[in-house]
Amino acid sequence: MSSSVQAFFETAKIKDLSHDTVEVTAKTGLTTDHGVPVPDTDNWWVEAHQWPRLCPSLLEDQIAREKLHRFDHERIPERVVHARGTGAHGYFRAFDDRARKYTVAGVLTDPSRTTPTFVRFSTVQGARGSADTVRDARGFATKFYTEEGNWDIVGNNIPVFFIQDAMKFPDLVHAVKPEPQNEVPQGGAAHNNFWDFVGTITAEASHMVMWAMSPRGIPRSYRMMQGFGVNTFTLINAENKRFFVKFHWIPELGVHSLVWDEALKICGQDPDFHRKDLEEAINSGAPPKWTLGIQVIPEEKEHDFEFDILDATKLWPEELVPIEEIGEMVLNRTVDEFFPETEQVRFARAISDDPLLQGRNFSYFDTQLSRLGLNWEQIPINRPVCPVMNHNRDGAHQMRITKGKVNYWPNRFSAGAPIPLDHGGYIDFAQKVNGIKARARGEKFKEHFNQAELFLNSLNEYEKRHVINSFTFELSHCDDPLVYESYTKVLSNVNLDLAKAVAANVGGHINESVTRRSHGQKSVSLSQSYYVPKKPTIKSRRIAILVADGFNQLEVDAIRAMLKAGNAISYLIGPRRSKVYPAGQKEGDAGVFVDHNFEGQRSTLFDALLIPGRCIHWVREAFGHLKPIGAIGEGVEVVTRALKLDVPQVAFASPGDSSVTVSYGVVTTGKYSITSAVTDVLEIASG
Ligand code: HDD
Repeated sequence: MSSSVQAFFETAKIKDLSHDTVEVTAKTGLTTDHGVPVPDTDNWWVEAHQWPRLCPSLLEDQIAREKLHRFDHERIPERVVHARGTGAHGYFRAFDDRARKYTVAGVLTDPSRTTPTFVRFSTVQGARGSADTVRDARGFATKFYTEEGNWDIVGNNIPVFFIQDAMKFPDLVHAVKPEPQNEVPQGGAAHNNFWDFVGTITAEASHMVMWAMSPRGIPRSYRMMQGFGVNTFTLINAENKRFFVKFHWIPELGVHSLVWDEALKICGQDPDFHRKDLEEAINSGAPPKWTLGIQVIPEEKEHDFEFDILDATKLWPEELVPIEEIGEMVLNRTVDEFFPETEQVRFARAISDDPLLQGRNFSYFDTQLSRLGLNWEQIPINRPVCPVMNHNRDGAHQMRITKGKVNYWPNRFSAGAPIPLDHGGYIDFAQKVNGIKARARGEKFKEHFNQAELFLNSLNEYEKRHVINSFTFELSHCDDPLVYESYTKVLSNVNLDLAKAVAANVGGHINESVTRRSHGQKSVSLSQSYYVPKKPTIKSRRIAILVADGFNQLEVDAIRAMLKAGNAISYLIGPRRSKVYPAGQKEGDAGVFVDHNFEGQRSTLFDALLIPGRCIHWVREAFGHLKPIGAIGEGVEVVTRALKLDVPQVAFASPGDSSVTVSYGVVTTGKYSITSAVTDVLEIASG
């Protein structure tokens, strides 16, 4: 990157990384890895006396061999899960010191600090090159480079997890990843092994499966999804009092999803859709922003709930434990180079009583050995911005040279440094541990369906329809009757109507004799429609303006200026990616250069359309994907005809979402000025 647009905000981490950043200028000379000038990088040394006949290539060509050797070893193992991802730099600020009642951590309580952050978003199942818009959970991993060392929240966009015990993780991942015999499918979970595993065998997955089958499984953008720490963490205050905590990231732009047909098409049309979306928003001056919220339960109230608060398959309903907003994160800088930053970043876990988290702790350290080797903490993107000093030494790729005569503690200079510190970001908390060593789970961990039902009950109609359709899609891809006939029996425990609807679609069986009684409860904040932007905004939305020869340039320029003022990003799409001639101009005149040809882009890649020209397919497809469509002049007639509306003139049509009654905003171009028509469209777009 290194664009001046992003240089305005330099965190301590960006400054730290600048020591390892090189820039190529027009005068930069080519050298070997040892810095020796290279005169020719195209021709291998050959034995030349029989020239021009083909001659042997000489092994002694150190320069050619170095070039090939470096290339041969460029790849490292991808992450065993979350291999596909993208990252960005930013910063976090606490609003004030309100969290001090729970924690001594300066990063969360000191509003004068700006803590650099790096976030990596990811899908879970797919390989490094898989598509972005598959149905899956999304990773939301945040590294805080604090003054007391690095602290990470490695979360997802879904607040619960498939399993309760870390020991099940390899089974879960084997089941969801491509099947062993043919490595199919890539990027999604629509196959026998996954639905076999999360069915009767692993009923604890029921809750997370409901989330993954809802619109949350196909977010519109990484910028428009919540993040959840998922596990239960602990905070300790100055009085040494301990609190259990859940972390929440709440996006400024609200929570929005794609529709399924759109997500499927984008997988082929632009597999890098989410990656490019993040980059585009940051570079166009619309850096994404999240509020950090915490739910807190004091230690003495740990057992006051029907569910176990340490069970990662359960959330804490906000009606029982409200969210307190404590700070804000902004991502305002893309990476300079993908591999050294996004690929080499490594995230860690914190310590708590949550059993899944304790198992994770082992894995996150261990996996880096095969991915990054030893001393990965010293890789620039991973190293802290505060001093690091201890007696850990040597190992492959040691970068640090530590002066001194001893590498152990205590030592004959033991009054000297580095000495153990008992203050700062991490505190040892003395805890009484008493019990029988056994392979077991807590009693409350045995209930698996109450919160799955809570989630379903809390969805609005279009989300419920989405859930039926996605179960149908996934189970229809399973060809083993053992799987698709039995999964709907598990669903019967969550909701019999849902199970019947899906069973009818996929040829499943239901379990009529379910004994669990429905509790009928809801929690409003579980529906994504609960999260609309605090202030309606079209910031960073992508708007396609379709033009053809003869379009009205005055209108189009006016609209583009308005969109720009609203921080939206508009693109001109035309019959050819070169000059298109507005009304009054002919071939050879100045014309207007458009951004894309109709074939080069699709309506799926935009949030709204504006049509001063004609293009029936764009209109129908965008309408089918629930997008607002604005039309002016002859475009009005096109929209009317394309959508087969029986109204004479339509300036915009917005179904909003499929549950909302389809409403056709009927406005004549005569009555409406361009400005008010566009304002109407934008209001709908931002709603
Ligand atoms: Fe995990 C990566 C999130 C449970 C083992 N996990 C990884 C990443 C995210 C999560 C976002 C990508 C980090 C990055 O961008 O580098 N994982 C979660 C969440 C979980 C969870 C929210 C449930 C609360 N994970 C989990 C368990 C285990 C792991 C129970 C193992 C016992 N996760 C890993 C891993 C990965 C990983 C194998 C792969 C690459 C890495 O760690 O660094 O160690």
